[in-house]
Amino acid sequence: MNEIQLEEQFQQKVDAEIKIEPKDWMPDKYRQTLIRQISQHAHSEIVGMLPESNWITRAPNLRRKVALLAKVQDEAGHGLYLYSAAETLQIDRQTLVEQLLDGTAKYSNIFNYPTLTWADIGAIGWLVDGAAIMNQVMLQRTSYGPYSRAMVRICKEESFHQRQGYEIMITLCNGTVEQKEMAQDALTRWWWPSLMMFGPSDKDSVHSSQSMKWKIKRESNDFLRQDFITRTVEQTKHLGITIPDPNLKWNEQKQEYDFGEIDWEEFKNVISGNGPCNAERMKARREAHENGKWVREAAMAYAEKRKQKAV
Ligand code: BYC
Repeated sequence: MNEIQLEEQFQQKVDAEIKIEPKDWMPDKYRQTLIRQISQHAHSEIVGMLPESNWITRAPNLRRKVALLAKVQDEAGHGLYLYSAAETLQIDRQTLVEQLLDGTAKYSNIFNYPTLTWADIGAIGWLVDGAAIMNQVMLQRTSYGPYSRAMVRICKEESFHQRQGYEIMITLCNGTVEQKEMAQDALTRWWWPSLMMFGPSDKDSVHSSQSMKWKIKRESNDFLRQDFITRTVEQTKHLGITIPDPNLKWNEQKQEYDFGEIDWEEFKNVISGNGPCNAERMKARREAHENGKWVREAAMAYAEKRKQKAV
């Protein structure tokens, strides 16, 4: 078969909801798109550990500390499943990590903002994990087999993360005046960056239409953002705090909320390396990578020894 016939056959498989597996033929652009998206996702999980781990030693009690520790460890696990899924696309982990460390690969905008108070841990679980779930539930049905299977467990764990965050927010909002103010301040700071997590609006999204044709993405950025807003507004009402958007208004005709303009300049700045914490995050990752060198070397030496023994 020539390239055109192979592509046609590939698209028929995708349209018939047959998963694409690592050894199947696939267009090179499909492979590259997956490597870009899965590795960006993996890097986000790993960098996402940093703002939260900042609060492990300062969690207000043992129960909160245990839950936060478990959550941060889950993120490490998600990173590992995702790097493994990316590796099935003929790229090795070392290359992926180098792309993160030299700045050629992106990671989610959201992790370039600081965690200033304990309420930020609540807001991250509630909003950031909430937005992540919204995006990731559809990825369980993504066309590439290893990615879709990795997403099943990730989604289950993200659900627990969202609940632990919302529960922190409930506690703070039912606490003292100062605690409620802290919760409000966290919502005010995390709201807009959380909406940006879904990516540029559909008209500006460069990859969406091809990714949706290949069923890598199953819903558009704007659709998911809108769904997230609808659900989150209801949760905010229960907390008794206010979303920082004067234009947020129920639209009876559309049966959804209208909302204000997202600051896309801020988004572009943050994803191109100029957000409030980009330099700090990358410094921490580079140091962790350097400090972990002896572990990688020891693991490789052990693997080599076992291989020799087997021969
Ligand atoms: N941040 O054409 P578009 C998590 C880039 S965190 C940074 O719409 P696409 C977690 C995009 O890469 C969530 N960059 O792209 C939760 C592209 O640039 P390049 C991580 C972004 O790929 C708690 C350009 O903008 N989740 O799980 O079709 C704790 C144009 O965008 C962002 C995932 O990564 C952004 N928010 O759609 C710990 C989910 N948005 O590559 C961890 C998987 C867009 O051409 N990823 N860009 O230079 C996706 O679903 C899709 O990649 C996106 C973007 C919806 C994010």
